[in-house]
Amino acid sequence: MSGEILKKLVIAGDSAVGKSCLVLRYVEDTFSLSHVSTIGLDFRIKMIEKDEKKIKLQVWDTAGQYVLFISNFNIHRERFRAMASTYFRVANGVIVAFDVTSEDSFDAIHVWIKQIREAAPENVKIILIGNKIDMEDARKITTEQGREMAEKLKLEEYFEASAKSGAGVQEAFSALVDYTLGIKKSKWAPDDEPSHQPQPTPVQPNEPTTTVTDVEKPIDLTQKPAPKEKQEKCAC
Ligand SMILES: Nc1nc2c(ncn2[C@@H]2O[C@H](COP(=O)(O)OP(=O)(O)O)[C@@H](O)[C@H]2O)c(=O)[nH]1
Ligand SMILES: [Mg+2]
Repeated sequence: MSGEILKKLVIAGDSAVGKSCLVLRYVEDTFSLSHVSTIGLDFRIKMIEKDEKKIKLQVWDTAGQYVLFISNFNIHRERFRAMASTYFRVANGVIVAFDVTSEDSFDAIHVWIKQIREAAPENVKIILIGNKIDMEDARKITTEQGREMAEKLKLEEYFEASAKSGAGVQEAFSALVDYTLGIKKSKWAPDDEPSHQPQPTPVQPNEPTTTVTDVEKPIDLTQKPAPKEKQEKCAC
């Protein structure tokens, strides 16, 4: 056993919002001025350490809608969409990115979230990134609008970043990893979701299941079970 924890992250969002550049900035700390064309899906590996644990990140880059629309062949679009869904299905964390200078890319967030929610596991952690904040003069979407959108769609958090300058990129990815590990607590997750805290060692099938504590602890028959709502949902 390698002792590594594997986390699969996927980045989604319209074409040209800077998804590939965000991934490149995070994984290799570089930036390219040209459009990094993404055919279907492509992933990069980044090793990080958190709380002395080795974490292997697989960061999947997806092709955006625009590229797919101009292909003019619905069949291609559907194939790419289906491919993206395949990766949402096994994702621990998803970044939905938009370009703060493009209203269209902001409006498309709903569509991406719908697709992710349909395909991804229920406990997937999703963050929203408003990219290209270096283009402040051309900004169309305010920080407040980004925050409100993240709140409305029940995403973990809203971040602003620039793949070009590097501002905010580490913070956003690192926070997403923390959410997937349970280091950062999701306000939407149920209380009983497993966290990164060490879990008790599972009992082996042939081990005796009665422990001293079980024998010694008197059963209180007068005690009512906690209300169901409290057991399943976090009120925070
Ligand atoms: N000014 C600026 N341009 C960016 C930024 N991120 C990406 N770009 C540019 O936006 C274009 C599209 O980026 P790309 O990563 O290929 O977008 P993708 O289609 O979402 O993967 C490229 O020309 C990039 O150089 C950024 O933070 N600031
Ligand atoms: Mg790309």
